[in-house]
Amino acid sequence: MSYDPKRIEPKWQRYWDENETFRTEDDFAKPKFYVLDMFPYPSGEGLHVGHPEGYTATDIVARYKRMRGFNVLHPMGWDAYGLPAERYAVRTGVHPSITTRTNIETFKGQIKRLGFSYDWSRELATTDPAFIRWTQWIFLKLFERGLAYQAEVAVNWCPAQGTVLANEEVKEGKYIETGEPVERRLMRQWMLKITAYADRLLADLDDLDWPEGVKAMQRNWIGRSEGAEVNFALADSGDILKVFTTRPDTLWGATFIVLSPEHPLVMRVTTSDQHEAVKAYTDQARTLSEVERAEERSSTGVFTGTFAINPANDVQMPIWVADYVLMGYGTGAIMAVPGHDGRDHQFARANGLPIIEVIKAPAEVDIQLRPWEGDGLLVSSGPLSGLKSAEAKKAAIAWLEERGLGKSRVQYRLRDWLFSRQRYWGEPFPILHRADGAIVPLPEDSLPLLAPELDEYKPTDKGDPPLARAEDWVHTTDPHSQLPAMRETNTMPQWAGSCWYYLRFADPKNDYALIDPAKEKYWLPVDLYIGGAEHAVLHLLYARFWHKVLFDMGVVSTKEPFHKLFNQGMILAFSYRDHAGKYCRPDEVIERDGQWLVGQAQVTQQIEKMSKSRFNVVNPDEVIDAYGADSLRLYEMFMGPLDVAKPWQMSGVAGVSRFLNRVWRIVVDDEDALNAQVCDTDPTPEILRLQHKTVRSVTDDIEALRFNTAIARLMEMSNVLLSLDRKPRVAVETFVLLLAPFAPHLAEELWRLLGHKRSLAYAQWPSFDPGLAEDEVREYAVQVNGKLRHKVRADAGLSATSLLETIKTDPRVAEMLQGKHVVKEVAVPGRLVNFVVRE
Ligand code: ANZ
Repeated sequence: MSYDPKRIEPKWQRYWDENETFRTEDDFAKPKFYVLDMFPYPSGEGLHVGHPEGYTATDIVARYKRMRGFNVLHPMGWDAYGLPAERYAVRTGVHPSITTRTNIETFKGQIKRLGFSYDWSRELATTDPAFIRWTQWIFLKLFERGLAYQAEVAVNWCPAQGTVLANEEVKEGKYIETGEPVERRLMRQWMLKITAYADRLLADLDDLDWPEGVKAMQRNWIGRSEGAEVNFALADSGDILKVFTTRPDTLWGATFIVLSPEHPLVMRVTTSDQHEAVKAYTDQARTLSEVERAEERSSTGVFTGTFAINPANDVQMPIWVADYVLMGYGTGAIMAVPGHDGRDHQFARANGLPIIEVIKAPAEVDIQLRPWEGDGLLVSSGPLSGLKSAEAKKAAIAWLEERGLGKSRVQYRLRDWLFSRQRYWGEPFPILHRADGAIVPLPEDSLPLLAPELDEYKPTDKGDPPLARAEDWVHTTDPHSQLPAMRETNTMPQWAGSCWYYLRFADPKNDYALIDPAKEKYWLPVDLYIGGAEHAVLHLLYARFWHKVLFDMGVVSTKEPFHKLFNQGMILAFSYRDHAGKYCRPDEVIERDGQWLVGQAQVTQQIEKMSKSRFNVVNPDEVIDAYGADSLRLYEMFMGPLDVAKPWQMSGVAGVSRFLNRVWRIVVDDEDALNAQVCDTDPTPEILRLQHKTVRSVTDDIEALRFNTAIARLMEMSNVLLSLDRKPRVAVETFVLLLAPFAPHLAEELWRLLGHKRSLAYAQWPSFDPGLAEDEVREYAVQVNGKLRHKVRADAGLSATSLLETIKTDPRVAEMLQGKHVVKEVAVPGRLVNFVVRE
């Protein structure tokens, strides 16, 4: 029979399950390897082909490391809170836990069909009461340490949805999904003081083996700026106004002050003449989100009617209010230096404010027309004149400090983390608001605090969160003081569980502690973490923050949770649009002479994200039905480098499936028995060399996550093995072992046919002899018009074409041929290259 994944894949999946092949023991004597996927949100849509990409990559590494003798922790779980189940509950009354359970079942079934080597005994969901308990416990610890606090913050409030929205969900004052109006509202919210960890979150990035791009995004998000805080006296009262600047060297060029519309001093400094205008302006500014204000290109603002004094030169600086200054950064007030800052320049021009030059601009720059934002020599700056910008910054800070007018300051862009949501389907806060006004934590031994069942999952008509509907639950008694108390009705955001789930996998059933210290020491940190680049900032930053808090508490022993991070690239797909821009179904499109047609009409092809509305979604179940899980796995790894985006092509799956068919025929005959060509013959020197080279490359490639090139090597070796009449058993077995991490079902089946009684999951990974794996090098003669001119060392096995390519990259050869007209090139593999040239 031929290769039949439908027969062998379910069989091996059952075998692995029944034998608990991948159950991980806490065997502290063995070297460990913890390889983790970013656990999925089990949506109602089921798995898409993007999921198996990362999961296959981690599975290859997990299987490979087991074969290398590591004790491998490779778990899977569910990031199971999330808005869709709650929306569904609002519509239908079905409890989100029921929807979530169904979705988890679907996901798990789909994932199991892919033959991943997860230790399912460690499965967890963030919605499990036993998990919630410890999420809430961490919150209590944050609260105890003063890292969780309540504050009135300006939030994006959508009255129609009855909830707060994230900045990313709002555009032009509307909820992007529905177009419903959004207003800025001050609301009491729970905040986590991530800013207290800004410096460590920044510094500790240096030691991580993470993509540079992700590190850069985190650095940017944390946004460290070095500068100074400068005190300005108000002309009338002498009261002090503080600003933050990164350019203290430009102090002599500061000509006006700008306050953020929310700045507490705004109304105090505004004169009665200006009161109305300022009030109208600040009210209007409140409707815009900070993102919009930061992007705002116009220069709106109003004068308050009063002045501050520039301590450098005693010049009177008018105080303005403008929305390009944000309350949440620095001090919410700036000294404007229009000569050397673009936004200040634009504002000064729009409002007729003075522009002066204090950094010498190049001759072609007229400072009145455009700002000079670069460095240079200081002019008109009293004691700083003549200094260069960098020295002047230091000198300015010293000058300010001597006079008590300011000090150096480091400012982070990072804000505290808004940690409450007005939702039902999230962890309740283990917090009581006591009748006497005290905010008290629930006792640890009363956790978990579970959300009550509700008849309705909508916010209340008053706009309170859904939990406020459960009056009996909300009204309670503080067990310590016996005073009446109300429960917190906000819930935690979906991020909470994903901040620490990786710890729980190392000790998922512990009822006494979040994690046993010995297990933590052994398993942590995660050695390899693979997931989508969309988590480059928030999830990874939040998880790092919690980890550091747990580190300070002594719960974990490493400063960082994830040693190596890798982002898989997105799997895209072809889509087709007609001339009107309407999407067509790909199965209706035919290709003719390089054009795409639906009927007679020409359509355009593009590569885009998969989406239902583009008809280009590929369902992994269908691919498995048609080709098997091993083909799907292999194809996703063969599409290209793991970290780049690449388009799905069904023909590619067919291609790797043919490869697996050939592999089948190497080992299996027509009667489903071992192919008689496989025999105990000694490999020829060429075969031996090929075997050792393939082991070396596949090993190196797996270590470097270059799975596509590893597969190419396997294909090369399989072609040679297939062509042999006598196939040395040692080479065939080596090949099967190398294939095992990629196509585990097929490899297990072949291993069994080769006479082995046990799973190859823990068989020893093949080793190579470096001498045999070496590329053989030889010296090639380089002739010009038949005369020996030079010699070049290169790989012995080069074909004529690649020999020519290689020789031409040699600098001496390039030099020899420069300016000459090459009429003919002759390459004799293994010997020489001859160039026939005319001057
Ligand atoms: C004077 C100055 C002169 C500035 C100059 C820049 C150039 P980063 O690098 O992002 O930290 N700034 C300070 N607080 C602000 C706020 N709340 N809203 C808007 N802008 C604010 O930027 C720091 C600079 O951004 C500060 O330095 C300040 O303008 C402005 F030639 O002060 B600067």
